[in-house]
Amino acid sequence: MTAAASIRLADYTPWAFELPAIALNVNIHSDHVVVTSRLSLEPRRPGEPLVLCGIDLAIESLAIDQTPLQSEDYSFNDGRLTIPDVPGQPFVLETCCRLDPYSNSSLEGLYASGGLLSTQCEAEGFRRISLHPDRPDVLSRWQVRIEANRSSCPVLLSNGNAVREESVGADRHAVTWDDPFPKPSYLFALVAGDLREIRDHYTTASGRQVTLRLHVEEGDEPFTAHAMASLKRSMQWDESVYNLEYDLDEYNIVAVRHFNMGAMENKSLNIFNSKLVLADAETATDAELERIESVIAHEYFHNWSGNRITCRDWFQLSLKEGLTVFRDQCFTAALHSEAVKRIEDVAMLRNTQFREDAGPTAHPVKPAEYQAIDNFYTTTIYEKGAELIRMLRTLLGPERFMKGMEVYVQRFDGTAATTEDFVQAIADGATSQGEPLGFDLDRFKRWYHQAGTPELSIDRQWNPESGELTVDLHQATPPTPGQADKQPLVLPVAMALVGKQGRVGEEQLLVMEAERASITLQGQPGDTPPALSVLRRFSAPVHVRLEQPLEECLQLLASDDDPFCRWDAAQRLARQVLLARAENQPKPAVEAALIQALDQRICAYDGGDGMDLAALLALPGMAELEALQSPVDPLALDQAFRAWTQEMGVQLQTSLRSLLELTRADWTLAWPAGQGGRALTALAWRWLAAAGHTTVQAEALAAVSGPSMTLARGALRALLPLERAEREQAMALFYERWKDKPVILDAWFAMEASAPRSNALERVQQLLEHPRFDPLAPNSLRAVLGGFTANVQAFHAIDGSGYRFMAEQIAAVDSRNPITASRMAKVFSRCASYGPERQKVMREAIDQLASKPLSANTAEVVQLLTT
Ligand code: B3K
Ligand code: ZN
Repeated sequence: MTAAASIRLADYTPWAFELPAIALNVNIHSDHVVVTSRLSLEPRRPGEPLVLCGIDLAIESLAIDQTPLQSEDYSFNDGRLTIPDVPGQPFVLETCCRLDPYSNSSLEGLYASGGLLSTQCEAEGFRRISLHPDRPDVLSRWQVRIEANRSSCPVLLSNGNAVREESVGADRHAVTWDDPFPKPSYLFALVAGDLREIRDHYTTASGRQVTLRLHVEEGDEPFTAHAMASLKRSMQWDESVYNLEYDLDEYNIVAVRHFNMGAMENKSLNIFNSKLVLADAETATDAELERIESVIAHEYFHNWSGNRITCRDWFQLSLKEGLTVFRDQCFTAALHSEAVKRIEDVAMLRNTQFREDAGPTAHPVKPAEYQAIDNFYTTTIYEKGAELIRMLRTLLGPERFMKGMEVYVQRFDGTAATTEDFVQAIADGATSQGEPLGFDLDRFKRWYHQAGTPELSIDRQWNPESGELTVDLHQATPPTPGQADKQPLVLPVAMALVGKQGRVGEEQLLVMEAERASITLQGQPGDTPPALSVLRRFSAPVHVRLEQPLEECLQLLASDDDPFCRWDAAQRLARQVLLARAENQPKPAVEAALIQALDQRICAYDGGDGMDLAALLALPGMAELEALQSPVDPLALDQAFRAWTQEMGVQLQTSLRSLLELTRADWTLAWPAGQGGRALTALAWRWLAAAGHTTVQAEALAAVSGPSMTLARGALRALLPLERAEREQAMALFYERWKDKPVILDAWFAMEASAPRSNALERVQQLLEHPRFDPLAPNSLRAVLGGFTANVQAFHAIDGSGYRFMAEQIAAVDSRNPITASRMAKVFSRCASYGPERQKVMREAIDQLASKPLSANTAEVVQLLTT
């Protein structure tokens, strides 16, 4: 294993040339593709050599101002073309290269997926298509001509507007696309193949008629209405909230089966993983429908936050990703429920980003260096990045924040910007009416550079005579790899007091800027202190360290007016219960109190929108509990989850049974209506099935053949932990019903791989050989291998068999698809938190992986795991 050299933020220099225009000609043949490009170059620093990137390209010819270059005029090795002598004035470089997309399994650059050719260029895929600087700060106007056989590739798409269509001989044709907006190469896209089109229209606020086109494989047309409706909602929302309109006459979305991630925001030609396009209530769960809506929105919102204003270099990735996640979170909150969305996002942050921050791959929102940029498309860049923007909005208030957004767009439209540019623009907009900012901007910027999750420790004293609660806060961020010393950050801490009748007095926003802070909250004089509702709406992405007695948690759970804090109180109790059970020291008093509180909530449910209740009842994630246990014992935690689920099913059976009756009315309502009821049904099934209720097991089995995918999957989730005939029957029914729909069958693969059984490893090996398993589809790989890592008892078997198996699989995937493999390698990132016996076997698996020939991507992750 050899690691690649690091790229450093401190080394940034603008490119030595400008590249105002590119004309590309892509000639598609049945076994290869020829790409010629004309790059209009203008030296910025005359005398410097021209260096371009190119990977897996066979150069056929190069010419400068029509004079062919000879082999001694340039060198081409290690992915770099260097031409030492180039003109000092503007000139045109013409390049012609041959490439083979048909055997490109990395799914980067141009590649074949089924009969379709499509591209993925972010971050550095364009260099696999044509010789180019391939850096985000080089913006050009693109014209792209695509030529191919008419029969195999009737559809030829690229960015911008189609400006010409030609017939070329008997069976060939060509389409030329022109994109009037200068863009970097990572936003280039091309699609060629036989696709069916679904067309719709949108008229923008200023009257532009936009043609919306979705392109899918034949037979998938009936499953596109949800994606199309989501796109229109996104366009409308960005106009009404940010005053940002779409800027071209067409917007295309293509669904592709083989795709490394969710979707890609290429200018006017979004390419999507087909699982994020094809969906209706029968084929997708409510959660998947919401996710599709939010990803469609995310990619659409990138048209401004990412495309019109792009990133100067890849260290600025969170400039577009953090901001766009923040925007899509607000969109979903506005369309559905602000409280539920916040709860979902915090649960996800705690279980993924906090976990990343606590392990060997921890890094700042703005890293200072990297080896493989693809490894930095992380939850820290995305979700923590979004939290930083949310904090700015909390600190400034929504109106001043929006003024800042206006300044940002106006100042940087058409350019490649930095996160400092963004923060400064927000500050300038917020202070434009002369008001002071209200916090130290430089301190706030530390959030971008400092990795790790801050710990906010809280102490308080109650004065019964004056009714004042003095709250003392202390912040500290634990060391992360390469960053031993941490500085205090700006933390917006929203607080209130909660008595029996609800909130006492107004909410306070404490802006904490130093290591320590203190605040006095006014309550009612008396002997019993009110409960402290802290970090309301999760006002900062931190761990709170606060001793809260059972009574106080129950009070918050019962009377806090902030739904996030009510949920958080229930979570805190559930964490206590699960941890204590995992340590074999159950806490009967906490268990009884939590059960009683949940029972009251369930009984109070009147059949309204049940999403709040479903969120309140949900158990904390495994990763959150791992963060609180030392050493981590995954098997004991898994046992605790199972035993507690069963216990809740037993204790709450009466109210859960009534809940089932009450929610039945929601089963057939069309999403988003009825989703709360369906979520509650699934939850009641799971708990009651775990408690051995056979009628519930039978009801769940019936749902697998029913019209709602949400209920079918809810039913399977309830049956999956049970090693019973009903489970096998349900899984077989699901398989038979959906075996011809790969997107849905992936869910079957994932469930099958995660089902507890004595021969789970053997079963997973069979799944990898299954005739319908597609080893080239990242979705299938993630389903089976990701499903296996969720199979706690099998993956964490103490003989190390699960770890060794994963190491082997990751190395095998790496030889075909480094991006997917390096993500998977992070399954070993908790290693240091286990006990010695487990650490030893996991280390052996990591070493086994490290001994294989690895891609630069996977080598970088493995190197972090081993240092
Ligand atoms: N910008 C893309 C992600 C690209 C990942 C490259 N390895 C999708 C998104 O965040 O919208
Ligand atoms: Zn994005």
